Amino acid sequence: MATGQLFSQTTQALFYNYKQLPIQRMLDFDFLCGRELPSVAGIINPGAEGFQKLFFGQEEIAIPVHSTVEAACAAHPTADVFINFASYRSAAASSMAALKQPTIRVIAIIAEGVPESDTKQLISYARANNKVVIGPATVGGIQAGAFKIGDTAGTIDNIIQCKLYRPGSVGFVSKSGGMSNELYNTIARVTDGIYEGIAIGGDVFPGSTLSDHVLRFNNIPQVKMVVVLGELGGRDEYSLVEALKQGKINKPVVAWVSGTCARLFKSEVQFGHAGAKSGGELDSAQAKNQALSDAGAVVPTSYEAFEDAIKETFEKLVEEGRITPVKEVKPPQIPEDLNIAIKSGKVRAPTHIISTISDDRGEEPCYAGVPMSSIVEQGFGVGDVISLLWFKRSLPRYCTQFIEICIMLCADHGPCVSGAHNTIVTARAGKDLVSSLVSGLLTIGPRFGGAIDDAARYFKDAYDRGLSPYEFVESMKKKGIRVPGIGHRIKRGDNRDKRVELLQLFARTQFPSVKYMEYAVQVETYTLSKANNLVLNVDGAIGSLFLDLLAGSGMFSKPEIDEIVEIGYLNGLFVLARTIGLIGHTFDQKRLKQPLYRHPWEDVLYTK
Ligand code: Q5B
Repeated sequence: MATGQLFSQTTQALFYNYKQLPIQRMLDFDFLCGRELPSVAGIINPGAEGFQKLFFGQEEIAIPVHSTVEAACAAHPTADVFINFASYRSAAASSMAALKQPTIRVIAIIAEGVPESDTKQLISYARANNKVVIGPATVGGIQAGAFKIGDTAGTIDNIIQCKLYRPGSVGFVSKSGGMSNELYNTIARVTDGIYEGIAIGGDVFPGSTLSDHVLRFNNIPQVKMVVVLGELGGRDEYSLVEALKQGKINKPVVAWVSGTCARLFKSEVQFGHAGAKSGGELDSAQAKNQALSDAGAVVPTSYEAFEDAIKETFEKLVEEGRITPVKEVKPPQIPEDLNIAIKSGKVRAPTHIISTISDDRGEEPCYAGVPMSSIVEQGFGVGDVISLLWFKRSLPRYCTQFIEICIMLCADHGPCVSGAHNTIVTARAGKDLVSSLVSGLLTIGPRFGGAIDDAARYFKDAYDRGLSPYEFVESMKKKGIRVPGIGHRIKRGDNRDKRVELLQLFARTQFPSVKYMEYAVQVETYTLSKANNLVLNVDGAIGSLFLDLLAGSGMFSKPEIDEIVEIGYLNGLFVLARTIGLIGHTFDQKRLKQPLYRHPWEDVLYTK
């Protein structure tokens, strides 16, 4: 490996396998360090493409997502660090794919349990191609004030406490990621802080070794002293011993090999890491500590004395004028995530939507407070569901039955009416269900199906004001308004609309009062005296009868009735009902494989 710096303030990484938290932590670290460029250039999420939104300080940024390593490297040729969060199953293959990319220089493999044979192949390829592998089984590393790999150094609070937002003078390398957090803290307390810290990972075959990094630190002018935390098992520390003996390291090295307690056990002990097991004498922490000490490293007598040894070494360098401790800077405040701040009760935020009809947050969804299970258990029908979701109350059975009858009777009226015609033409143009449906629904309006609300408004107003049918119809005529709910294209005085008769029959037998409907019938008697097509149509029947339902059921106050009529709930009945038929027409055309519709020339009057 050798040479020096691995990272800088402009280093950018590609992040393999989308993990929101470690990426966000990298970006938060960037902000803390005053980086102008996010340290994550792109994300590789096999099989997915697009963008992932994350915070860079207070701003949201969109980080490109690529489906392959190759595509990501091609899109971000200056991103030379590959942070691999793949599982142990796919870590080796994806790491090799990254190593083979000419743009990738450093690769960190986080997964534990990568097969040793795979790791050996990665190491051999990396060495042959002058690339650096950190890990496997590592948390990564950090260059203070510049660049951080994934979860290294933990939370932002910890990073601030360890002063990792600005460079210090200490190069630190350890096997353990967990212990590196501990040491970042110790080093921040007794020195001017970390310049760079690397956790090489606890596997038997790490991609880069303790000595690799110490030799590298030796070439970085800003690193004035080196702290090493090794552990029992393996012989890695002896390469460091050799380097020290050969005079390859001219900066003070403070080292400790943990695991001295292993001798207290009678048999061989496997500590947390795969590589940390007490084997032969040379693998023991005692032997390694002794060898390091003999080679010139500062080795304390115990882990407890490690902090003092680091402190004394640092202070000596300061006294000798070899270190000018860095000036303290105040890091910027990282904006807290809204969700976390709300949870902790620190802030409150206004909601953007208000909803009163349903709630899906509990164990089961509720319609107007009624749980789904009750709706099913109590044998509720569509009328009950409409009562709950539209009127926010359970209506008496005769009311919900009336609603259901309206839905059934208005579900369809053949293929020739405006809505069905549009739907058929649209379906035959090859459009999908929703397009065909909405093209039909869009015809519902004041002339076709959507006259229920106006019928209710005008009949109510005329009746409540005590207008005779004659006064009402003639006043409408004077204003040039057709009476909503009156008139039909094919129904006549001698060919009544069966739907109207059925609705009237039901209401006359079930409703406590049908005063509005009777008024509408009187209006019809008058309009029929003018022309045979001016029958009470299905819109007029529903409009007037719903007024009777609202007024007679005792379930609505007067202001509530006025509001329902004013807002216009009742066209919703026709829209809902006709949706059933229009869907049917769409399926019918598709089933019949009907070709594109073209209106015949003969049916058009071409004129100038
Ligand atoms: N005249 C429905 O008209 C229609 C008059 C009127 C006073 C009136 C018309 C109208 C009000 C809106 C309404 C719902 C456009 C209808 C429905 C669903 C459907 C449909 C289906 C289904 C029909 C002839 C003469 C003229 C007019 C006068 C007409 N209506 N006067 N008040 N309401 N009604 N819509 O047949 O002197 O000759 O100039 O707008 O309630 O949509 O099945 O098809 O389920 O799908 O085209 O049932 O009544 O009559 O326009 O030739 O007029 O009668 O002023 O007088 P028509 P027009 P004049 S249910």
